[in-house]
Amino acid sequence: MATVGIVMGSDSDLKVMSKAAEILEQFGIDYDMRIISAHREPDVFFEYARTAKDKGMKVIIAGAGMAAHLPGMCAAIFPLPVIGVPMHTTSLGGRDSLYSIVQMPSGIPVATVAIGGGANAGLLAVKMLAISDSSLLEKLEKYAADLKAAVVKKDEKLSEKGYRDYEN
Ligand code: RP5
Repeated sequence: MATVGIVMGSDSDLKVMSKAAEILEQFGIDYDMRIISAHREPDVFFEYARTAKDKGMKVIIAGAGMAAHLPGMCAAIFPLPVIGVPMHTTSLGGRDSLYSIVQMPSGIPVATVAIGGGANAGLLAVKMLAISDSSLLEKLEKYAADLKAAVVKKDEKLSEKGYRDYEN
């Protein structure tokens, strides 16, 4: 049984949404990943959103682009947290997706991450689940310590090499 649902409007969203999946895998969290278009197959979408809670999902990560109604409509039906991931778009640079997802009416929140923010969506889901899971919280603390260590290492390298010889 999957704890997190990852759903996206198109396979063109897969590269970004895979980042969320990678994070969940890193933390050992089961997920179910689907491509479901709220606009092109509303019947399939409604069935997904209506049954997600009874299938054991605690959080849904929903990614979409353009007139991105998938996350908001998930939040309208699924009673637990929904994290929205706005996709970059060629016409409007992803602002269309961002505004569609973040500007929810009062009462129906979507926790919206940055444009293309698949990894942070995964991490936010882990943090939500860690509220009631101390082993997950320990893993998150280690994750944060590793991030810090990586920055410290870069700073030491910069001091050692100087900016001219620094290579990423
Ligand atoms: C949205 O429209 C999808 O989430 C995708 O980001 C965007 C474009 O979809 P495709 O035309 O690439 O299928 O529904």
